[in-house]
Amino acid sequence: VEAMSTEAELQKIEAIIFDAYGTLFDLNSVAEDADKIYPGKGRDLLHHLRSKQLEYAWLRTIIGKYKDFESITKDSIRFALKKLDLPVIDDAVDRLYSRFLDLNPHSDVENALNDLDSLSIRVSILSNGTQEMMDKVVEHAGLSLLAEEVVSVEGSHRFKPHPAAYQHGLDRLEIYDRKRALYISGNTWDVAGAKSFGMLVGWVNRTRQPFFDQELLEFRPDYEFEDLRQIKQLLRV
Ligand code: LAC
Repeated sequence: VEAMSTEAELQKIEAIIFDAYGTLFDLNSVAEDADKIYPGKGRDLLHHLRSKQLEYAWLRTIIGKYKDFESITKDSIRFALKKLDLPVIDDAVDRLYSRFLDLNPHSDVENALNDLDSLSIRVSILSNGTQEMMDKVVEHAGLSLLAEEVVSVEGSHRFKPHPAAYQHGLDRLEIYDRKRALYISGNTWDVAGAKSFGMLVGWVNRTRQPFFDQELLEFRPDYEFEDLRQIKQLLRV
């Protein structure tokens, strides 16, 4: 991805805002745990629950019937179990849900956040997860001191990528100029949403997908990283 922004724009950045699931936190431990309860089914379970979790969040945002991300996550776990003809046992649903509270960060995260700590730029998180989910997963991962502000979209009653969800994040962070925020996500739908909203956007593409969705090129990110540690190099202009 070509750098479309200027050095001057980068120097005005007040805060870096990270997405949570799939960007800072690795969802694979959900699949591993699911595999222990339902041998051989972990990957499929994660695949179905993740796509349903997003679909439910977006559907409820569009029709205006908000339900928090904890409930949506549990709903999507139940859906995934039924889809795979597995028994829906409450204990298993709770156990799989609880994995979302103790996910491991991706291996580059701690170093990357430590690096950013030495720059005078605020480091924050904006997630579709509830505040309680975020506080728990951030604390468990030992990132509380590195991420100064952890914001849930729940106060807006809309989920990303609705513009109101990103606006809620900026309001909570008291950032009044969208271009002064650098938003980082590993999820292409979130990259597109944040870019359309008007922030500077970086896409972390750890799995080295060959290209950003061609159909969404008008929302392509300003920067692409293979690893979050590259953010510091970008900012040291
Ligand atoms: C988040 C997920 C949905 O907002 O990526 O953390």
